[in-house]
Amino acid sequence: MITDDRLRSLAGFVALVATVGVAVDTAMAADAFESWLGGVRREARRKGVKPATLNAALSGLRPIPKVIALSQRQPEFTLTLDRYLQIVLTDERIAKGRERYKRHQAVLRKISRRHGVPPKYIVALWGIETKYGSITGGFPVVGALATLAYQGGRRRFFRSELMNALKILDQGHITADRMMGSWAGAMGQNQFMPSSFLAYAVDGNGDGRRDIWGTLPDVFASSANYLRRVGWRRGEAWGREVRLTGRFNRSLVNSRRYQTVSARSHLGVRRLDGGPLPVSNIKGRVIMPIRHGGRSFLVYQNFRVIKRWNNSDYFAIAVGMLADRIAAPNDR
Ligand SMILES: [Ca+2]
Repeated sequence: MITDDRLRSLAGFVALVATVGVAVDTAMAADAFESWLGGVRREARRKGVKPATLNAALSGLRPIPKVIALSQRQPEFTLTLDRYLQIVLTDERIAKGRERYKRHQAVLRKISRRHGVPPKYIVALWGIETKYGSITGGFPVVGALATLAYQGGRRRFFRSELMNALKILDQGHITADRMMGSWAGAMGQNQFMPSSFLAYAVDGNGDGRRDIWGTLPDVFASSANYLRRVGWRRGEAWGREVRLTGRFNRSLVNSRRYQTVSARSHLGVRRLDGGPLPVSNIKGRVIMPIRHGGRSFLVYQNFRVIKRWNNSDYFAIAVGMLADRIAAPNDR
C-alpha cells in the first residue's frame, strides 16, 4: 500500500523528472539553434558582413515562439470583395490619408516629380500597409527571419532574407534594435522585405541612409521608386469601377489582354453612374475578382504594377480606391 507520504514523494519525483526533462530539451534546442546560427554567421562573413555587425545582430538570439505560431496559422476564409473593402477603406483611413497628403505635400510633390508616381498612390500604399506608419509590426526582423529560416516551411527563402537583413544592417541604414517589422520580416512603414529594400529602397532626404522606419522622405521615395522600377506608367491611373451593360461581350471579363479602352472591345463598359467612359487611348481590361458580389472594374496597366507590390486583386483595388478617395482621379 502506498502511503500519502510516499505518494507525495513519488509525485515530487515525477515532477522533478519532468522538469529536468524539459530543461534538458530546452538546453538541447538552444544548442541546436546556436550551432545553426554559427552556420549563418559563417555564411554572412563569406558574404562580407562585418563581425561587429554580426555580433550586434546575432548575440543572444533565440527563436521567437510567437513567430512560429503566426506562421502556422491557417489562412483565413476568403473574404468577399465588399467585406474586404469595408475593413480596409474605413472612413478613418480615408480621413487620415487626406490629412497626411496635405501635411506632407511639399516632400510628396518633389518625390512624385522625380519618380513619376502621383503622391496619392504613395500615401495610399503607406495607409494600407501600416496605417500611415502606425502599425509596422512589433517583431525584431533579424529574430523573426532567423526563426523562420531555422524551422518552418520556407527555410531557404527566409535564410536568404536573413542574409539580406544582415547586409542592410552592415550598410548602416538602421541598427538591429530599431530594425522592426512584421512576423514574416516585412519592414518599416512600407513593409519592404529585405530583398525589396536592397533592390528598391532609396534615400529621400539625402543623409546617406535609407531609413524606411523613421524617415518619411525615405519611406515615400522608396515606395515611388519601387513602383517606377516595376513599370509605373506616368500619367496613367490605376483603373475604375464600372458598370457593364448588355452590349458588353462577357467573354472578355478577366481576359489577360489590355486593349484600348475606346476600342470596340469595350463597348458596353460604362462609368459607375451609367455615363460614357472618357475618350482615351489608355489600355485596359475588365476584371471581376473572386467573390466580387457583381462588381466589375476596368483596370489599366498600372493595376498590374500595383500587383507587383502585392499580387492580389483585392489589394490593388483597395490601393487604387483609397488613392482616389485621398485626391481627385485627375491627380496623376
Ligand atoms: Ca535618408
